[in-house]
Amino acid sequence: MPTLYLSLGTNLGDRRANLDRALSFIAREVGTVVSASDRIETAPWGFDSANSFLNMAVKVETELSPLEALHVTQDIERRLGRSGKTVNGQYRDRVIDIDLLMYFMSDGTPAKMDTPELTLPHRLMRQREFVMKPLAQIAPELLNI
Ligand code: PH2
Ligand code: MG
Ligand code: MG
Repeated sequence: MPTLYLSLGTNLGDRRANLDRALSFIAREVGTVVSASDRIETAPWGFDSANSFLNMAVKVETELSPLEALHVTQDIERRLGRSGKTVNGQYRDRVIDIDLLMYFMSDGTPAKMDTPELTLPHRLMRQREFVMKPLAQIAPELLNI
């Protein structure tokens, strides 16, 4: 079955509860969560905010295509109360952000795509410690890809 790596982040409200709720929606609607990293406290990256983040990474076995997984995770973000998206490249505080990092087909081939809607692997993941640190915890082998 295909494998999908997701990054989760939140810096508003009850951050632990936001992650718990996102994880249960992911398990119900995206696929089986086979690993989950620790939740790490991180400073806002790329914008100024008084609200620090909790970030984590998860590995999911999914029957969904990359675009289906994108649409389902965007819908989960909306249902958890995420309002504004990034505007003009300006990041904003958010209740929940679920980003697709990497997607491996059943045969282990990494999906590569670059469209306005979705880029895989995630374009900025390697520059972001708040993504790579949790990801390395659940998939150290991915650091060499
Ligand atoms: N997400 C961003 C921008 N900056 N900083 C931290 N610490 N954690 C995030 O999840 C995060 C960020 C864009 O999605
Ligand atoms: Mg993001
Ligand atoms: Mg996002």
